[in-house]
Amino acid sequence: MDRELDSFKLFDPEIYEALKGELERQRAKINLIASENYASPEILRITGCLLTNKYAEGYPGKRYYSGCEFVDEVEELARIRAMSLFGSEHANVQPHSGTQANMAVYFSMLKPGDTIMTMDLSSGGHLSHGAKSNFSGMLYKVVHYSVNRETEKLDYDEVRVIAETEKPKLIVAGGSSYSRWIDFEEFREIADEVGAVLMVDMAHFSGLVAGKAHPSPVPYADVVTSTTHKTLRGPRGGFILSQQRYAERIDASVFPGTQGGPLMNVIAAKAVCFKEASKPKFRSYAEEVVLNARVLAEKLASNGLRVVSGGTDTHLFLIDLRPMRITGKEAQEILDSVDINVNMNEIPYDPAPPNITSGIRIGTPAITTRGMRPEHMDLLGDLITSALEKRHDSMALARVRSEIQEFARNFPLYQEVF
Ligand code: DSN
Repeated sequence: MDRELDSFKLFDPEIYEALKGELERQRAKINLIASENYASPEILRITGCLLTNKYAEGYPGKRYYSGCEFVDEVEELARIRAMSLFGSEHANVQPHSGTQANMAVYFSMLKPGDTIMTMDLSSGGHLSHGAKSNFSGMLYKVVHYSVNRETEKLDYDEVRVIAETEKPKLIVAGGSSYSRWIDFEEFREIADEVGAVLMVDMAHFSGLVAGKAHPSPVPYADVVTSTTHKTLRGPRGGFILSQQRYAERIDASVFPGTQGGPLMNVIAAKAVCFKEASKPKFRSYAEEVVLNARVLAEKLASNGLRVVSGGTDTHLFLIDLRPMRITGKEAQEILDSVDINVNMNEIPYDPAPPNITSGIRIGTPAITTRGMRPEHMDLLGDLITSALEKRHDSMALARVRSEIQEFARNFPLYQEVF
């Protein structure tokens, strides 16, 4: 065990035990949760650095505290790197999360009661895109577009009709479980036709955009929000890119509008993340994430599982479990029992409640970071299929689990750190 963790053993044994357990869990399990990844050792280190000590409300050069000269440099570096990586005119790197980024954008563009138009949750949207239980659903009038029932892909004619009828003030494209490329140019046209602001939430696929394995929304959207910890593989956090004409109101909406002091240690880690994502190596990573997802989806489909929309263009896809007569919740638990982590997920037009669901979401960002390649997807696909098909056979599940454990050992994690 690493020296850093060992020192925890002495001064906080309870936290030490939990950290040790989590390290072992991350090493032992195959992580197919589409929104998770393994940050680099450098990012882990910077996230825990001394910048956590500094209060810096405001923005570089305009802070409400003295002593901000070095954190100013850090935030400027993060902003400039984000703008250069994504080719945007303005960046705000202070949002603590993707939802905070979305909240700040809504507050900068809308008044309570205004209409927003977003993809519904079961089609692949996100809670912060107007779910009733979320602030966004409480404050705004929300209209949804959905995927087409047959193709399970977006139907832009339908999106256009809803926009023309409802005249939303802001349209959101993007989400957390839609596996296909989104036509940002088409969304731009629709937004222009009805005079709406276009916001793209690229929280899930921003790493693919950075690695040029996915079209960029930046040339088309008024504003783009994202997280830094999913495909982008940085620290847990959010950021906002926008056209310059929105810069002032977005900045004011983040601070003082919706947040207090920025997490300067995390902003430093975001700067490192943007630097890492600008390297040629990251481009190969992004390409491989998409390839792994495609090959794994094809493998599962060839084993008889139903892949929603017939495939994927991104880092994730959904499996409709209804033909197997199993719920998403059960599948999540069965796979966890054989050391594979996925999350239960609604499928389009899901008849099951969100805490049960008829599907699972499978993503490849984490396993690709761990070194798994398309040639490993065959075995992984077979083990997933076996676990689900032989779920009532405890001997078979034990065999799958031991194969997964052996497989995982071939892909060491944080060997050099811990
Ligand atoms: N929880 C994230 C995801 O899993 O997609 C979205 O916020």
